[in-house]
Amino acid sequence: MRRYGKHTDEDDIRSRPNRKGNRPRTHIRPKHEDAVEGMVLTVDRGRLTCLVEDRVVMAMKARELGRKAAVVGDTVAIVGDLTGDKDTLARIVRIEERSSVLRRTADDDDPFERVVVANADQLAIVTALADPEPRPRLIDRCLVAAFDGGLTPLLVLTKADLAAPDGLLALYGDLDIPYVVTSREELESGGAADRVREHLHGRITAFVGHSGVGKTTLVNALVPLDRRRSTGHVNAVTGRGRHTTTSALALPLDDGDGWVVDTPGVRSFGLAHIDPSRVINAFPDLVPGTENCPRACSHDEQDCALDAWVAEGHADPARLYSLRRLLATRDRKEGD
Ligand SMILES: Nc1nc2c(ncn2[C@@H]2O[C@H](COP(=O)(O)OP(=O)(O)OP(=O)(O)O)[C@@H](O)[C@H]2O)c(=O)[nH]1
Ligand SMILES: [Mg+2]
Ligand SMILES: [Zn+2]
Repeated sequence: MRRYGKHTDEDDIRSRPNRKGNRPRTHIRPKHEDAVEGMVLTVDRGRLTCLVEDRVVMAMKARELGRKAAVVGDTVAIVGDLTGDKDTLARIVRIEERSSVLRRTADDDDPFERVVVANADQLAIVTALADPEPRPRLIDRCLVAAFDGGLTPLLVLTKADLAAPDGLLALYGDLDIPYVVTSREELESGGAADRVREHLHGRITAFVGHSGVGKTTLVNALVPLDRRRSTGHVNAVTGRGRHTTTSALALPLDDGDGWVVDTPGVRSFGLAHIDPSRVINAFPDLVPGTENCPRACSHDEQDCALDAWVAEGHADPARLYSLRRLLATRDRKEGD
């Protein structure tokens, strides 16, 4: 897991011997040698709350960053007033390379893609078993976004006190995705938090799902008391959540061994930006079967070599079916 607060170290660039003996390579010298590293915890209208060492520092983007936006989870280089004192505002001068990106678009036709969270290791896809009703299509879409963005998925099925998880679990059995089922009772006893926590150690986990499924309720059970956020209600008539959470926020786990990122509920998870050829990487057992595929095969087309390969008995047909279902989710509308 990354550590924060180190001085960004680019000495290796500066001290590289200049073999040709011509002009010093000043042009590659980093502009902000005094910058320190921070982690973006939340973003509110251009103001970024960052963790620098053990201080919470408010910062804004330096003009030189241009249109590039820092998001929750980003590692950034910060200069200026880093005391964290009231009314101070530091400047973010660089966004470090991301190890993962969770992206979504508002819908599949929307060319504007937003990065929801950077550097998360795991995507907790939170679905209520009832109230609101589970919508497998959204789960499939989140899985595709996770596989595309380099995050490991974790299924979290909440509200087991209202409905049984069997049907939904059967749908995902062939995908071999780790899952946790929680209920009101287990939230209250602490059992839910304990079982979810087992999957969170040493990782940054982003929680996503529809409004009202219980993301914030769960995150609250995992973080120290003084960090709790407000939770909402589900409308008894429409069965929808109230979009109680309006911004993503990274919070350290109460045992200090990992981070959780609570995010606002989504209505849909647009996949306009997804590269279907990356989704196959989430199915390592099927990858060898793609050797004879046509170039740039989407693996969801007539000439795909996977059908014949699976028919020869090299892999479980259920796995290919699951892959195809995920690939097809991009072409179908949310409510199908
Ligand atoms: N019965 C039952 N209710 C739950 C459970 N978990 C959460 N809830 C309730 O579901 C409602 C919505 O919970 P939130 O945590 O605000 O949901 P959210 O996913 O954060 O919603 P948004 O912030 O709007 O995206 C609250 O009234 C919770 O008390 C559960 O396991 N069982
Ligand atoms: Mg919430
Ligand atoms: Zn193929």
